[in-house]
Amino acid sequence: MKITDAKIFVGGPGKNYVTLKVLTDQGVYGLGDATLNNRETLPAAYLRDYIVPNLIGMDPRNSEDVWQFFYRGAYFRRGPVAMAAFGAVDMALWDIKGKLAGMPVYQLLGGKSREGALVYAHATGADLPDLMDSIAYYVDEGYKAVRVQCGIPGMPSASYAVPEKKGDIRNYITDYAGIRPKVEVWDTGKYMRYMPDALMEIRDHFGPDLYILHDVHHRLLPREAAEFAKAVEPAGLYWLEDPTPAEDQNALRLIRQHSTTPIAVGEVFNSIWECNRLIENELIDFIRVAVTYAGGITHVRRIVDLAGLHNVRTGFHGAPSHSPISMAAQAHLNAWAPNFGIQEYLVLGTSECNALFPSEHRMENGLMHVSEAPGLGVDFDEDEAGRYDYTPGSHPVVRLEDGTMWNY
Ligand code: GCO
Ligand code: MG
Repeated sequence: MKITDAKIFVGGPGKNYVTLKVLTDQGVYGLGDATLNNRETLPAAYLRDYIVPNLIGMDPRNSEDVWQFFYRGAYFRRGPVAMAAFGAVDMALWDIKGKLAGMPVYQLLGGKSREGALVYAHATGADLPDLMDSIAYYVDEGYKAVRVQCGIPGMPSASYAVPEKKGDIRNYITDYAGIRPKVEVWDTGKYMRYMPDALMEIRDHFGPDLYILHDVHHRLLPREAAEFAKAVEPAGLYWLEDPTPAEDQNALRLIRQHSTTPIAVGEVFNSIWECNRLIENELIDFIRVAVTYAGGITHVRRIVDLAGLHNVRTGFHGAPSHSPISMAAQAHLNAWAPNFGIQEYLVLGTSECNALFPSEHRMENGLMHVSEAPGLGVDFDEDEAGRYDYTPGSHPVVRLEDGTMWNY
């Protein structure tokens, strides 16, 4: 069996999804997602210029060897661009393998460990009353877990995942049109003085059963993060996410020494080599890698197994920038992983997105139910894809009030 061609599409409703379609001499095809948010043309170019010409002629059934070829075969390995590009190839080959076997991918991983996978939604508000309304909306929709992000009184500008205007409790944006980013202005002191009490009010209002998550989005220094993690303990968070930037892994030790708040990191990691020490030293509670830019199912499965040895659970990244293809790949891992924790979930649902990526994965009562269709269980409508083009976008950048660059 041979790969005969692979096509790359960039575009989608409101997002530049990078979709890879791998074609074979037996008519079976596989789909993968190489979306790297706001840098979408780069994995697309890596696929077009390097991977696809090498992929043609390979046996798609040897997904491990194909993975090793692109990983070891690249002298300058890893990094988000390359890992997203062959993550997409890997997803497509698992899709093909499942279709050949007539089985959903989770069966090839070891079958189901649970009926449905717990997911969390994103609640947001320009201020705390708005955030309460937003949380109530998701609780009414059946979500058992909600990430909460709140405007901070006196903060010079709206910060990560918080809308600029009151009343906008669902459709905040974290990306901006055009290649030149918007600037957010950040004040750590105001955040640290306000947020712990706000989280406690949310806990008091919604009671003990709601799983409450909060994303610091890399904004704190290590000592501040340790103080913050300790201060939010009474709110009983499900997790505190990315309290510090990921480069300084010693920071996680400092946080651990001062607090029992569960810590989740890893959405920007591209390989096991960025999290193996954090996992082995048990400095984190949840690993947030994504099948997209952490090298597909083949590589993420290795991370999940390592994490399982150390009681670290999964909490895969699922921002709106992931296409339904990688969300499906993660749904199969979530169905199988013995150490599954939770899944971030935002992507499926709009009618345009469903038309572009038809699938039978479904959400019910805050749980994601994996599709029983062979392969990944998601299709891609090329006619629909013709409606969309690439539109450049950017994440905001963050500065302190004196102009110092900070972490987005
Ligand atoms: C999350 C993330 C995202 C990122 C985005 C960047 O927890 O979902 O922090 O919102 O900011 O994925 O592209
Ligand atoms: Mg995050």
